[in-house]
Amino acid sequence: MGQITNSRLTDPADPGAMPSMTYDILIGDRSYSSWSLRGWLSFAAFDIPVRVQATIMYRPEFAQDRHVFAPGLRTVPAVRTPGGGLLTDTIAIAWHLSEAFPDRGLLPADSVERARAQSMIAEMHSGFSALRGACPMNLRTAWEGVTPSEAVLADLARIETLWTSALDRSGGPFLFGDYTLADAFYAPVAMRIAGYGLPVSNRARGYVDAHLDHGPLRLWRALGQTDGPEQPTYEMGLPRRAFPIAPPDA
Ligand SMILES: N[C@@H](CCC(=O)N[C@@H](CS)C(=O)NCC(=O)O)C(=O)O
Repeated sequence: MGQITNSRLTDPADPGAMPSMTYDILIGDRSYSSWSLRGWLSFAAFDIPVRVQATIMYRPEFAQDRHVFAPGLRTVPAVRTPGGGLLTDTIAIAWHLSEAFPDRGLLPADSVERARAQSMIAEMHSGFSALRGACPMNLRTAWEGVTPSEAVLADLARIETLWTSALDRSGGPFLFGDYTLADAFYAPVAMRIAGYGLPVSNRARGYVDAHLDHGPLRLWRALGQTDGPEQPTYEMGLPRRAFPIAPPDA
């Protein structure tokens, strides 16, 4: 587990500020910011220490917090590296960490499998817009009565194909056997399937359950419950149910 703190934001221009000897990540609401979850898992799932600074989206201070973390920063997550670099996108965070920590298993060791994992990560990063738009990640509640559109079903079918082919080759429980960055990138998809009750095969459902049982994800979700009140923009207007937890044998 990565070192997790909730230090207050400090102004990097403050002459009294100490230079950071570790990574710093700025995240948005843990319950809602799927990109923040991916960025954070890229550290926490591989025991890479990171200092966490949390902001809340859709509030006036969101812009200020981003500016204090890194002037001109547009989105979260973002990472300041110990060497003074700035990573402003989850793909950049993933590639940086896989190069900086080659022995932590962030990507499969086998070059063919590594290429598959990199492709799956890139496809997640640039695709599945129907699913992402219709079913925003929400770890506070689950919903009843969601009717997925054709476009969402098409995204789910592609995700099934990718997951099943990786799981068939590796034997699971994660896409490439042990947890890799590919799993970090698909964790928010697994949370959408769980939270919106989206139709998937038993094989895919088993993979979703592996995420629900993943220690770092469970910690992230628990911390998110105390991030503040629910964000009204994520209200679906549907009956609610409790967010699912992993079954005992997951
Ligand atoms: N491509 C970016 C996407 C980051 C992103 O869109 N983050 C959202 C929060 S989940 C955000 O900061 N939205 C604020 C905005 O767009 O103003 C990445 O991979 O990091």
